[in-house]
Amino acid sequence: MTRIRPSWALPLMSALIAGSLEAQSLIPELYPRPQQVTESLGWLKMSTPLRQLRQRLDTLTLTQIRESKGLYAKANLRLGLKTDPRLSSYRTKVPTQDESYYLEVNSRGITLVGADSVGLYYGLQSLRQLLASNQVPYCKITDYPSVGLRGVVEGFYGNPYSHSDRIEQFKFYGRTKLNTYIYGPKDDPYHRDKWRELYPEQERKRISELVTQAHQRGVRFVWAIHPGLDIKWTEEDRKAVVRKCEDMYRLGVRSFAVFFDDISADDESAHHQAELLNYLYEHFEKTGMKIGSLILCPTQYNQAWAKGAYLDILGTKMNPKIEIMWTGKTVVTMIDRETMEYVNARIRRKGYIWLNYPVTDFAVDHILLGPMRGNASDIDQLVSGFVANPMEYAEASKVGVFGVADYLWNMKAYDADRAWEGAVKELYPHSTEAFRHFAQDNVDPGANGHRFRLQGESRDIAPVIARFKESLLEGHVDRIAWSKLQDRFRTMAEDATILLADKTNEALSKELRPWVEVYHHMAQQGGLLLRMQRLLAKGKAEEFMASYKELQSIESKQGAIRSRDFPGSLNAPYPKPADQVIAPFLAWFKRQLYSGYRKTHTYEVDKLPTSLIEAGSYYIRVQGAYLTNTTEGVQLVAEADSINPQRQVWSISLDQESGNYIITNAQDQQRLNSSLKLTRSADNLRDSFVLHRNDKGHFALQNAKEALGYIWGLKDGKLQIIYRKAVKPEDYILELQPRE
Ligand code: LOG
Repeated sequence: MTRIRPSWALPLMSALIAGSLEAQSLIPELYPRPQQVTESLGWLKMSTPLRQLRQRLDTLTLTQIRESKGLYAKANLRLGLKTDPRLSSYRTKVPTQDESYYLEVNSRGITLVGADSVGLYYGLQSLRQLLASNQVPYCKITDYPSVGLRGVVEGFYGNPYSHSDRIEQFKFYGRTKLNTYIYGPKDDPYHRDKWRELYPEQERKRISELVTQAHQRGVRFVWAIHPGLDIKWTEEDRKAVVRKCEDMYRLGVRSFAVFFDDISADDESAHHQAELLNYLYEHFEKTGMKIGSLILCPTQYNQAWAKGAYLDILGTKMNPKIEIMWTGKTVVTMIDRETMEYVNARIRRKGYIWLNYPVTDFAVDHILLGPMRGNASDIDQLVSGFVANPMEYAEASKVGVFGVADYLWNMKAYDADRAWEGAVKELYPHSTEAFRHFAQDNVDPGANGHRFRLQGESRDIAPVIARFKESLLEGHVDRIAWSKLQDRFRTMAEDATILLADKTNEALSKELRPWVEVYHHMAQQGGLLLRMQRLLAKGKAEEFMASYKELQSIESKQGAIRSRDFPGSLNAPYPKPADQVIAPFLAWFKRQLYSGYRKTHTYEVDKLPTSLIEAGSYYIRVQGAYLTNTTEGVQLVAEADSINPQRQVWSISLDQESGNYIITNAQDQQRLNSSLKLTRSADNLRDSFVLHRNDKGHFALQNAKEALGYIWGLKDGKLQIIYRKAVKPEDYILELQPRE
C-alpha cells in the first residue's frame, strides 16, 4: 500500500490515534521540510553499517561524499548524480531545479540521486535525519528549494563573529540547506572604515580558510565591501574597490557585494553607485574572473526610506545581472508580498532580501530565540535571494536561522512553530525542554527605535499573571494563580540549572550563560516575591523585611551580570531576558508589595526603595525657564506667569501599572505625550516617561515604551526630543521644583 500526500500533512499523519487501521507514520519531522514525501509500508532495520553511515553523515563535507564508497556499499546505499548512466532510470524523478534530489528507501535499500553535487549533499542531510531512529521508513522524497539563494548576511554592528564561529556556521548551513553566506560585519575595519586597505597576511589566511570551509558545505562565500563612508567617485577609488576584490578573488572568493547602507544618498548617488557596480561587473568579465554573483545593498534599502528617483535609476542604469538588496517596508520588519511588488517594479529585477532578523544590534540587551514568524508564504517567485542578518551571538542565532532555512526551502509549507521545535532540539538535544522554556521567554526585542516588536513571549504564563494581578488589585489573592506562578518560577530556576550544566555545545552555552544566569536570578526573585506577598498578608513585617534583604542581594548579583564582557568587546549589555511578560510583572509586583507595606507597616520602612520623586505638583524648569502650556503648544518661557500660573504647573505621578511617570498640566488637565504635545487621549503606556536623576538632583526625561530611544534635550534654546540609545550626562537638563 502506498500513500501519497503533500509534506504538510506530516504532523497530521504522525498524530493518527493509536488503534487506527492505518499505521502511524514512521517518518520523523525533516528539516527543512521536503517538498514531497511519499511513505510506503515497511522499513529497513537499523544495522551496523547504517549506524556508521549515520555517524558519517553527521559531519559530512562535500568532498567526503566521494570518499565513503565502501561504507555506502555495506549500507546498501546507491548514490550519484542524475547524469550517472547507472542511475538513468531515476533521471526523470529528479526535479530540474539546482540543488534538488530524489531519495528512495525500499526493501532493496536506499537510492539517492542528486541534480548536482550540492543536491546530493542535501539528499544526504535528509537521509541523516531518516536514519535517526532504529527503523528507516520506506519512502520516496522529491525535493528542491523554493528560493535559489538562501542564507545569512553577517551584516550587523557589534562584535564580528570569530573565525571558529564562522566555521561552525558553515557546518550548520550545510545541515539546514542554506547555500549563501555574505561577509559584511560593520565593525571589521577592512570591510568598512579601511576598505581601501588589503587585509594583513594573517587575516588573508583566515579568509581563504573560510572560503574553503564554506565551499565544503555547499555554501557560496560572498565578500562585501562598504566604501560609502568616504568614497570619492574617482578613477582612483574605483580602482581601489577593484584591487580589494581582486585580492579577495585570489583567496578563493567568487561572489561579491558592495554595501551602501547607512550613509546618505540622493538621485545623483544612484548614478554613481550604478556606475561603480557596472564597472566592477565589466572588469570581472573583461579579465576573465569567474563570478557567482555581484550584489548591491543600496542606500534606500527599504520602502520607508525610498524617495526621489533613486531606485528607478538603479533599476534602469545598473546591469540587470547585478542583484539589489531590500529589507522590506522598513529597516527591521518581516517581508510581505506588497513590498516585493513595489520594489521589483522600481528596480526592474527581483529584489534580494536582507532580513533584519534575528539581529539585535538595535536592542543589544535582548536575545531573540523565538519562532521566525511573519514572512509572506507567497513571495518565492518574487525574490532573487534571501539572507537573514543574525545576532552577534553566532550560536544562539541558529534558532532564528533554522527557521529562515526551513522557510526558504519550502515556503508554502512553512510552519513557524514546527521549525522552532526543530531548532530547539537541534541545539540542545539533551536539554530540549529546558531550552524550549527559556527560548519561549525570549521572543521580543523590547522597546526599540525601529518599533519592531514580537508578540507571544511567555504565552503560557501571561494569562495567569493577568488573573493574579487582577486579584491583588481587587484586594484578594487568586490561589490557583499564586501556585501556578510558584511552579513557573521553580521550573525557570530548574531550567536555568540544566542549561548551565549542559556541555553538548560549549560555544552556545558560553553565549547564553549571562542570560541564563540573569534568568535564574529572576526566577529566585519571583519565588521570593510570592513569599513576601504571603508575609505581608499575614502582617509579618520582620520576616517581610528579611526577605526583602534577600531580594536585594539577588538584585545586586543580577545587576552585575554583563554579556559579551570580554576585552575589546564593542557591546557589554546588561542582559534583559524574559522582558515582555515576566520582567515587567516582577517590577509591578515589587511596587505593589512596597506600597502595600508602606500603607500598613513602619518597621524598617525606610529601607524600601523610595520613588525618584514624590507625586505632586511641580514647576519644570530648564536653565531657569519654565515649561509652559502656551497657546502655541508646550514651550519654555523665561518668566513666571503671574496671570495664568497654572499653565506652568505640572502634576507628576507614578503609574503603578507601568512604573512610568505621567505628566499632566494643571491648566487644562491635558497630558504630555511622547512628541512633547498635550493630549486628552493619552495612552498610559506610550504617553508616559522614564525619569532619571543625577547626583546633583537634576533630571533627564526619556519617553517610555516604543518611543524609548527619545530623550528630552535642548537645541537652539528649544526643547526637542532627541534620539539616543542611552541617557548621557548632558541630558540632565530638568529641575523639578515643588510648588509650595
Ligand atoms: C544596517 C544593518 C543593521 C540593521 C539592524 C541594513 C541594510 N543595514 O539601519 O547593518 O544590522 O540595520 O540594526 C541597518 O539593514 N541599518
